[in-house]
Order: sequence, then C-alpha cells, then structure tokens
Amino acid sequence: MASDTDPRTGSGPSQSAFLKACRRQPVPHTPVWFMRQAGRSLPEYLRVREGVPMLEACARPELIVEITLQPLRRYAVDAAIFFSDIVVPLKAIGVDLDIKPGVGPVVADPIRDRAGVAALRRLTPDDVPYVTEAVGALVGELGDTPLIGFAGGPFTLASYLIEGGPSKNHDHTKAMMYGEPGLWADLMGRLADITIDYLKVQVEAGAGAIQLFDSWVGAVGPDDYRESVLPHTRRIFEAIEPLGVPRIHFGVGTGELLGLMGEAGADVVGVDWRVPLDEAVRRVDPGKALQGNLDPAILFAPWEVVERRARDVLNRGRTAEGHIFNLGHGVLPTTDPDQLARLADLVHEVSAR
Ligand code: 1CP
Repeated sequence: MASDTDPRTGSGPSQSAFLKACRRQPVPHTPVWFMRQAGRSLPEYLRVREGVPMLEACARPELIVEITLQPLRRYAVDAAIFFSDIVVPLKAIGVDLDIKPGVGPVVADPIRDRAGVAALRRLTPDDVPYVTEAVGALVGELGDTPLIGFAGGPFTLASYLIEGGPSKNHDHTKAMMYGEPGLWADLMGRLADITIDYLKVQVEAGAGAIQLFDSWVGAVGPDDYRESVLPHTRRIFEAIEPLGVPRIHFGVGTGELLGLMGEAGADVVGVDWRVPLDEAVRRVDPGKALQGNLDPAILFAPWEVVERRARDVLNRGRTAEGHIFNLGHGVLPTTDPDQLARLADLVHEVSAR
C-alpha cells in the first residue's frame, strides 16, 4: 500500500496525533474527536438535511462530504468520522429497511429463521459506489486529518435485524442466541463477512482508521460474549489487520467486557462513561490504547463542571499506553456546539507536551 507520508515534509495523516495515539506512540497533545460529532446538534446539518431522508443522505457523496466536514469547521478535532449509519451496508445488499426520524433503523421483515438468514449475501464495492466516491473526496479535502471509517458490530446489527428496530431488552435476539445457536452463528458469520467487505471498501478508498460500533453488546454477559460474539468480531479485526489501519472497538455498558473486546483484536478499546479510564486500563490487556470517556450529558452542566470533569478524564487517561479523548457515547442532540468547541480546545491546551 502507498505510504500517506509526504517524504519532504514528514507530514500526512500517518503523522497525526490521532493515529499516533492509536499506535501508542508519543503525541504532541492528546487527540480528541467526538462520536456523532456530525449531525443532529449542528444547525448547519439540519439545514442540509431538510427534506432529505437519512438513507438518501447516506447515498449522496456531496452530502456525505459536506456533513462529514461540518464539525471540523467548528471544532479543533483530530479526526473526522465518515457520515453514514451502521445499517447502510445492510440496505446496500438488499435488506428492506429504513431509518425513521426520531426512531432509528426499522426493518420491514425481521430476520428470525433460516430463510431470512440465508438471504444475507456478501457486499461488493459495486453495492456502495457512493461510499468509495465520498471517502476518496474526503481524504483529498482533509489533508493531514485522518478519516475514521466505521461499521456496526455484529451483535448490534443482529439486534436491529432480528428485532426489526431499536430494542431495550433484545428479546428475540437473545432468544436466537441462546435457543438456536446454529442459526445465530450463521447470522453472525454472515454479518461479519458483510462488515469485513464494507470496512475494506472504506479503507481501500482512504480511511485511516476504522471503528467497530457494537453499541448494544453490553446487553450480553462475559461468558456469552466469549462464546457467541467474540469469534465473529475477532474474524472482522483479523481480516482488517493486513490493511494496516488502527482498529477501534466501542460499545455502551461494556465495563465487564472491556478485556474481551480488546482480546477480540482491537488496537483501541472505547470506554463509555461508566468505567473510569484508570480502571479500564486494569481491565484491558497491555498493548492497547483507550478511547473515551466523558459522559455526554456533562455538556449540559456549566462550563466549570465540564472543565473539571474533562481534566479528570485526561488525568486518568495518562495511565493508558495511548489515549484518545472522546465522549463516553455519541453527542446528544440538544448539546450546545460551543461547549464542544471549548472542550476540544481545552483537551489540546491541558495535554500539550
Ligand atoms: O459523527 C457522525 O455524524 C457519525 C454519524 C453516525 C454514526 C456513527 C450516524 C448518523 N449513525 C452512526 C452509527 C450508529 N447508528 C450507531 C452506533 C453509534 C452509537 O451507538 O451511537 C447506532 C446504534 C445506530 C443506529 C441508529 N441510527 C440510531 C439509534 C437507534 C436506537 O436503537 O436507539 C438512530 C437514531 C439512527 C439514525 C441516525 N444515524 C445518524 C443520524 C444523524 C441519525 C438520525 C437521522 C434522522 O433521524 O433522520
């Protein structure tokens, strides 16, 4: 693969603080970005999305590029994240689904039997030409700032497909996981294949890192995670390894799974706000960087509180081999963008070496 370093200046995304921290190398400052930094909390996002359904926005390269760049005009973040959604690759291989405003992904025919699982086919670059085009354009626009590609983790994708939409208890999902392990393994294997195909498209088009969002996997205990999820996640990370980009793994409520999520093959383990980073260091094997973990709701408190809590995250993050500052989950829709702008600057100031 061609190097992204300019031999004359030694610059390029590979020299960025974000990629260095992912690789546990020394950094000039702690890098920062925010999950869901694009989107709902930005008035300029709401303007360009007016009258454009979410899945249509995800299939229009010029909109993807614009929305991905919007947060970078406001915040001094160290990385951009590709604007899309975790269900985009499923839609691209023909699953009948939509993203309903105020709800989330909704699947027309939930997958609960062998025929439904068997209909899930692999993804080819021709299924997502808009992704290749948008990533390529973004990498050109972003210069030295790395672009994070992403996909949903297999448990989270399985949950949307089996439940048919957002779910609190994942009833049908767990019924299949516990009651029909053969069918579950087939489904998870296919989702892993699709995810590998989809992440490869993004990295081959120029994404400098990938994040696997297994947002809802915290619903599973450690033994079941090890048996029913980890093998599939491991296969995804192993398939991406030869591409040479850092692999980040994140889920919500995964305090009891952090060690296993690292074992699955991530270079960087994302931590939600429930586990302090110095405790997360003890739970994850050596050789991993950590990402996180300010409670996104802290941003609703006065700035003094945000500052104190952000300094605490940075202090605890110093115990990790590499730390990427982030929120403990996505930016909440009513967040004041000025608080985020101030937070990104604070992280850089406080952590400058
Ligand atoms: O920074 C960014 O802009 C990235 C954009 C992004 C990402 C990373 C979107 C846009 N979706 C995602 C990933 C995603 N989608 C995750 C993993 C991250 C996380 O845990 O937050 C998940 C679980 C989803 C599923 C999803 N899509 C939901 C959650 C529903 C639930 O189960 O509670 C929702 C509301 C969506 C729709 C969606 N995705 C993105 C946007 C901007 C929207 C809202 C669109 C609309 O309402 O029109």
